[in-house]
Amino acid sequence: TYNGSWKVDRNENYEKFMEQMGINMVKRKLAAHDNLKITLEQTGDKFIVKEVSAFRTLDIEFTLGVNFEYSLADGTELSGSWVMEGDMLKGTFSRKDNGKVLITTRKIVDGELVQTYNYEGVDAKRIFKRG
Ligand code: MYR
Repeated sequence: TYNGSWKVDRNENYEKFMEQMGINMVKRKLAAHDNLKITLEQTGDKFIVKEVSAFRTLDIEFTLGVNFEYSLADGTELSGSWVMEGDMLKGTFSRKDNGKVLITTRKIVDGELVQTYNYEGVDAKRIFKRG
C-alpha cells in the first residue's frame, strides 16, 4: 500500500530533468533541496495527496483514470491522470503551455517509494522513505 507519509531521501538526475523542464538554475538548486513530503491516502480508486515542501502546502484529490489539473511550484500548469498498472501508479500529464507530456510513476521498492519522471527524453527519480 502507498498509504502513509513519505519524505524525500535522494534524487537521481533530478536537476537535469528540471533543466529539461526549463527551470532556471537558481530554482533548480532550491528545488533539489525542497524537503518534499507527501502523504498518500487511497480509498478504492480515490486518492488524497498532501504535499508539503519548502515552497508550499497543498492537498490534491484525484480518481484513478480521471483527468485533473495540477500546478507545479513555479506555476507551470499540468493536466492529466494517474492509472494503476499492476502495482505501479502511472501518471500521464501534459503541460498546458506547450502541450508536451510528462510521464511519472510511483512504485514501492524495498520499502521505499520510488517516483520516476520523464520529460522530453530525460529521466529522473526521487526516492522517498516512510516518515
Ligand atoms: C500527485 O499525485 O502528487 C499530484 C499530481 C502529480 C502530477 C505530476 C507531478 C510531476 C511533478 C514534476 C516536478 C517537476 C519539477 C520541474
